[in-house]
Amino acid sequence: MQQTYDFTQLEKQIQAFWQDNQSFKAVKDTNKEKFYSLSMLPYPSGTLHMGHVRNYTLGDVVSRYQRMLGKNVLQPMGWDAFGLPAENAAIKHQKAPADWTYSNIAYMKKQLQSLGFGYDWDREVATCDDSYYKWEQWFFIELYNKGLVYRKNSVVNWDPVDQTVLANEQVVDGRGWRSGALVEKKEIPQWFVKITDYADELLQDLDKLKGWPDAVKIMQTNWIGKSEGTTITFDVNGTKLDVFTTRPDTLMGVTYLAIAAEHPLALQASKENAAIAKFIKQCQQTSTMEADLATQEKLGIKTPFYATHPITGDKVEVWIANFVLMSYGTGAVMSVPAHDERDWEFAHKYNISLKQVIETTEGNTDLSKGAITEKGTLINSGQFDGLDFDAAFSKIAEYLTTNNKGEITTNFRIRDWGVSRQRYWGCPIPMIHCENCGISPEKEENLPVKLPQDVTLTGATSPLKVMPEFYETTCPQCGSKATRETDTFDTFMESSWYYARYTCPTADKMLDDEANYWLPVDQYIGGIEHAIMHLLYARFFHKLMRDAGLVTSSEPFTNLLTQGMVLKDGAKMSKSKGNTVDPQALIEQYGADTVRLFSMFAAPPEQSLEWSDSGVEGAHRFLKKIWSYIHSNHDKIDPKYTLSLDKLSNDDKKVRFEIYSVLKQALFDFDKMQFNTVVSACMKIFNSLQNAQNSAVITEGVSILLRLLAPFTPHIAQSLWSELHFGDDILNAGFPQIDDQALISDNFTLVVQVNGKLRAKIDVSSELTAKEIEAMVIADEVVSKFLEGKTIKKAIYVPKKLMNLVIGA
Ligand code: ANZ
Ligand code: ZN
Repeated sequence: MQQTYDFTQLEKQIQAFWQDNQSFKAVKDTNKEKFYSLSMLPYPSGTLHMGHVRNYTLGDVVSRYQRMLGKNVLQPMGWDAFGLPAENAAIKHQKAPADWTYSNIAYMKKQLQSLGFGYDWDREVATCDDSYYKWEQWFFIELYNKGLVYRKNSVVNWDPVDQTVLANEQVVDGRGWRSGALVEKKEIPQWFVKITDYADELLQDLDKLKGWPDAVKIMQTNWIGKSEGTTITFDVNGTKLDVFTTRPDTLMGVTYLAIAAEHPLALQASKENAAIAKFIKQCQQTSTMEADLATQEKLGIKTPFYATHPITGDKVEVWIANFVLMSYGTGAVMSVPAHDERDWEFAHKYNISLKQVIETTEGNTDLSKGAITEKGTLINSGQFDGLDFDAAFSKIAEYLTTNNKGEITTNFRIRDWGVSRQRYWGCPIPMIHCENCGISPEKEENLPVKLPQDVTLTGATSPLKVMPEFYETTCPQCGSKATRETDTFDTFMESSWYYARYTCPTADKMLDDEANYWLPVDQYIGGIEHAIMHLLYARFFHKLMRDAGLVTSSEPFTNLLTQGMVLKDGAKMSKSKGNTVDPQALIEQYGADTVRLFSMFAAPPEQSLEWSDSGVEGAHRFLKKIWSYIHSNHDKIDPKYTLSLDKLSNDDKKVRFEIYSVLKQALFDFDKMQFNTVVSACMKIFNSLQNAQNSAVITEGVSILLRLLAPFTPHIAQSLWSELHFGDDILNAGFPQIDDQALISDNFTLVVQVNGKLRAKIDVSSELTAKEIEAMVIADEVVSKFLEGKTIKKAIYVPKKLMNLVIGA
């Protein structure tokens, strides 16, 4: 065995060993319990950053641990390879996006390999490969044929100088990133996938996801935004005006109606009124993002219309208000300023009257500072007086239903998923426009619709729009000249099903039987920034694939871990902040095992990790100490040694007791993914080992330590494991198990008092006599200080518990 820990040479050698053994090739085996461990696939930006290193180390620790528990583990890796950065880089470096992307992939793959991650590279997927996106196109057509896909006009950012659509990221302070021109809103036809058809199921099934963080489930719940309420019909000069409310109990408190600027009634009002027309125009120029609507000043204008209250028959004013969204509910609201904050603010500003109809238990009647928004008992509501919220909800809904003036409705905040992007570097949308036949999908035998790779990007415009060799085609229906769609898919489309494709990456269909062997993913790991979009779209796709008969499960990811950020000096590590640490330099300086160990030890997985150079050095020192301990005790370590308990000294028994106590906690923590405490358990075990004398105890301790470390620092663990002849491959060694015998302690803790005062607690062997214990206590370093210059008058001993020394001058 070498004297020094030569990590560079060692890690190369162990990686070659895994390669030769095909150690991570995942093969379907129905006799074994499967475990699918997945980390979110990276965007191939060029180089790995520390966030990747942390994410992928977590995934690898899980995979190796499960493997050592005897499971059949699949851990794949791939590339989320389409997207805007490739286009920007292409313009900057005069390199085609495909070349740029594939060379980044090659480099980053090397980096991942140098970290020793146990991936089955035979299952590698790059989403920009036509062998991958062919099936995405195929599936989109399936959805189209099922009526789950449709085309509708939708607003985009339009750069009037570059004459192109911009992505949100390309709009900087309202201007085009290249031209500097003021960006305009423009409506163009785009494709949508009907996620709203699955809104209820996506919400309900969150309850099944016991292995997901609550925070993520709450975010998805809010995003889906289910509201149960009533649609109520008001009459405006003989035409119906519907409003949606979640508080029908406040119906008798309505003092005006508010409609969105895009509401048909508003447009009608604008025709005869210049002030209204001007106000509507002004609303269209401001943001309609919900978050902005909540904070921006409430503005409105009165229309000449009056609405008739469905119960009282009273006339109420109709206002146009900037806080009413056309895209939610009916685009119109019944305003109850006494019980709704926004309505109160608006009424206050425009001097509209208030009417209190709810009384709370506190008996609050003060409406001068704001609305009373709590639910309570109805007052000033005629026949409904005295009812509580639930009773009022059903009685009022019943009244409205029987009088044909409303009904119970459920609304969702979530909108259908717009998947068209006016970008080049994405998956072509496989649709064809024909003058005679309209739109039809490309024929299955013509798939994939390949994205041309040999392009030069000059400006922001997609090259597809000026490539007749791409867009000129024939109509699948009538065979006449037709044009292809030149938009590409939102890249969330690719990341919505890659986890399934890994199970059968070369199948000549979207998914084959292997999908149902491996799916669902047992452990998914990635960043919290994907809590909503990616995770919701993937859940949606899984249900779509289920309903297409491609998978049998209903949810894709059984357990989810969202890892914390990597910080430096309290700030997120990022290129833009210039505070990054290059993983490559660290690997060269300390080795992959050190980098892995530090990133697992420095913080619990879900919390942010503060970067520390001394922490990295500490991790490295620990590995060096293990190496030199084993080197200098090499002759005492031999798996052939057998332990004979009756021959062990008390010290050695104590070492075993400590090691197994720590191991017990570590196994518990491993299952909870508290990896940082498992690493400190390794450190404790190593410390205990220093006190072992018996070779069999040392051997046992080293074997436990190496196996516990193997998921974290697989290279050094494998190297020492085979060097010490424990076995060929530590991956097949099984995980250490608890020896209950070792956890029975022959020692007890003796409380030592001097003149009745607690002075020390001493670990004592039960085999000692009272006299021997007294001698040991008197000699104890701490106790002896209290005895200096005094005489011991008496020693009172309570067996196995306490010794009190009575002293005098
Ligand atoms: C009367 C009322 C009285 C309301 C009250 C609330 C409190 P959620 O829970 O988010 O579904 N609303 C309805 N459509 C709207 C739209 N298009 N733009 C802006 N606001 C709209 O919220 C439903 C409530 O939001 C509805 O209930 C309505 O105001 C408002 F004491 O109606 B409520
Ligand atoms: Zn045609």
